[in-house]
Amino acid sequence: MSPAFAPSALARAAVESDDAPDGGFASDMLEGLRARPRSVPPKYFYDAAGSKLFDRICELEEYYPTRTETALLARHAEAIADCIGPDAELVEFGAGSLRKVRLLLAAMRAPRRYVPIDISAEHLQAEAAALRAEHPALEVAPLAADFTRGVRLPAAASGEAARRVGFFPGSSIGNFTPEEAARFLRQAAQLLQGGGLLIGVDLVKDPAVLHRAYNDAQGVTAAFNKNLLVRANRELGATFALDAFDHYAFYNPVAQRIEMHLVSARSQAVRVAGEFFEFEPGESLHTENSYKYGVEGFRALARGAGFLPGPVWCDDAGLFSVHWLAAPRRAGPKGVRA
Ligand code: AVJ
Repeated sequence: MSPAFAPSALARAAVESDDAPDGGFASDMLEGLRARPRSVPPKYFYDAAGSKLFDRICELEEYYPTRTETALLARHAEAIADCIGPDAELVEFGAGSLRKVRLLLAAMRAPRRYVPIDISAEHLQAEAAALRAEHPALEVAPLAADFTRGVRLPAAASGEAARRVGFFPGSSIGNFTPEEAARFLRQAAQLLQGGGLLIGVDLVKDPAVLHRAYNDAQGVTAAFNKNLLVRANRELGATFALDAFDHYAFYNPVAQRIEMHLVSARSQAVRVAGEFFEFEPGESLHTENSYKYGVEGFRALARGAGFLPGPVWCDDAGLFSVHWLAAPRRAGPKGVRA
């Protein structure tokens, strides 16, 4: 096992509960509800139902990131495979349904091993089994883990370490604040030294386009947001009335982020894990940030974290970017914490 990421700032508060059977959901939820303003980390969206709802979001006409990034990966697969190089080990952060990686695997030369990391264990095992059936020669080593808390990679079956390349698509980096993103990138640059990181980043754009993407007509994003309450009711014995909270998502142009909230429609009391919480009418529970970046702004962030930014691929409409970030070798033993 090689040590990799130290816990990010996002997850620091939850570290004590790292080994809790619920992955820290109860303690993070209680802590978030006691705080003002109230907030809960977005990683708790992704139980089995939430992962399915997210897959449905990715199919929505309004939600441009998935199809735009997928088209970029398909169109530039050869150039991307050249950056990745032969005999690489691919580590994916928040692998979800393993759809995008198939485009990379098809173009990569002799991929050694694929390590998909995802917080949704059940979903991950099923998807890994399906991928194995398609790529019998590839070692698929899924890791059911919360990568925001640090990652320990299993030793390679072959013994010797391969050139390691990270894959972080979907603009999931947008869930971190820029400070947390810098910390994540610093730790990734350490883990991936000698290789690199292929990362998808949603671009700053017309707020109307962003607004549509997080307020779809079918209400799938609203259901995804409210799934947090459904999960709390089931797993924490909470008493959230689903029709008494409204999905509210807007673009904050000053912070360059989408904010997603659940807003109390009335005065109400909710019980969560035996504790009572009062909500005033209009009071919000902040459930997600989704930061957007300009191309140069993101390259500067990556450079500051120790990467050498390489090629960037963008669609013609300027909706989405895919960056290759080379991770230079550092002095000292590989994998030592920064
Ligand atoms: C998976 C974090 C990239 O921020 O767009 C989609 C999650 N939230 N619709 C995003 C999400 C609402 C998504 N990320």
